Amino acid sequence: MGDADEEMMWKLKFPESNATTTSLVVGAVLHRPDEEDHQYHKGVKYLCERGITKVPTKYILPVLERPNTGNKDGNFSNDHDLSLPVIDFAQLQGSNRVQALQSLSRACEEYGFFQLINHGISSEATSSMVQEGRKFFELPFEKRSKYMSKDMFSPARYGTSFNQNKDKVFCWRDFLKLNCHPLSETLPFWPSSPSELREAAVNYSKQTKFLYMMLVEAILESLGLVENNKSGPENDSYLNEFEDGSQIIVLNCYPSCPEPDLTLGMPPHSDYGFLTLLLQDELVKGLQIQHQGRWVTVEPIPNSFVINVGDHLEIFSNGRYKSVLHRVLVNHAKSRISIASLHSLPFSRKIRPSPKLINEDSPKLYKDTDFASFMEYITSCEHKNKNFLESRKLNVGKEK
Ligand SMILES: O=C(O)CCC(=O)C(=O)O
Repeated sequence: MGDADEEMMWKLKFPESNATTTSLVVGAVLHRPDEEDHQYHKGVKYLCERGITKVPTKYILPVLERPNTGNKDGNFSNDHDLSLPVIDFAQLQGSNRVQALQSLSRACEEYGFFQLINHGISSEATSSMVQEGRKFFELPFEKRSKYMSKDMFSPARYGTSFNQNKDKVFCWRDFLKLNCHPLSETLPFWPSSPSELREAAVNYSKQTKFLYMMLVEAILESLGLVENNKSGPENDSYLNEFEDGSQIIVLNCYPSCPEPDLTLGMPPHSDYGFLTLLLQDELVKGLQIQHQGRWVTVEPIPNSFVINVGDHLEIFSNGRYKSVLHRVLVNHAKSRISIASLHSLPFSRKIRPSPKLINEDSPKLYKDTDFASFMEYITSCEHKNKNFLESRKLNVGKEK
């Protein structure tokens, strides 16, 4: 194929790109179209390390799904920053618990999100987790790629996009997922490089698990399901199940992007679990949540966690607490890192609306579900928006 033909081929495949064959050769990126898909599976960092000035077509969203496009209702997301409700963990654990529980409850009902301050996790624990995460993404590709796997249950999984085996358009994100439960079984398979990563991640997983358990107690209490400071068979059995639950730490890396208006770091999604504890990049914002019909950017608060309700908590609370769509914007100048700790009940456990929250006035709104059906769902279709949760909703009055 001559240069002109090759250029024409490139233009057909990458219609919005100004790149020419020459720049391709110089940049040593994506020489042959038949190699493209394989290259993209190596991740965004890999792509950026080879030098690009344009976003390849594989990452370009249809116009209506781009970050600055009006949504279906004609609302635009630009320039809307959101101060999420702030919950002071020290107050939640202190004499102001009753008021703090009311704020927590309102935040979960109205926003599905809140920021948690005074959470008690040391800044050494969070900063070393971020630092080791950064170092992991800086490793040579050959070292990172040892952890690439299609197995969703792998103890450590490095990958790219959102669901790279299904996504038609790729997201501008690489990730490392660390399965933390049971730690004694998964830890030996976590990356041994960078050398401090395991220690930082173990410490971080234990501290976030402890915080999660405190939040679960508060949430159960706010729903009227357990009573504060009372140890009894009912309280204990609830909490034991959560204690034995799943935990996955996801380190997200969003390299700087030459054309951030064409793509997303993560598409609109809700989290499948019970609660997510998210450590945001303090300097580079990017998280947007859907609130009152529009996309709003969450302002990071230093030393805080963003906590969000997942699908399982929406189901468990029979719809009282909301699992809200969120997405991630990428940045032209700076790369961004975030660390999500996703928690839920054990993988084998059925998730169902709490029987205590169902009555004549508040009928059961969701089918029982389990982790296996979620996995089946995401491996069989493109996980878009809240489809999984939608698929669990009952047509009230029509349940068999
Ligand atoms: O990077 C972020 O701020 C959000 C990450 C996220 O939505 C997720 O891990 O599910």
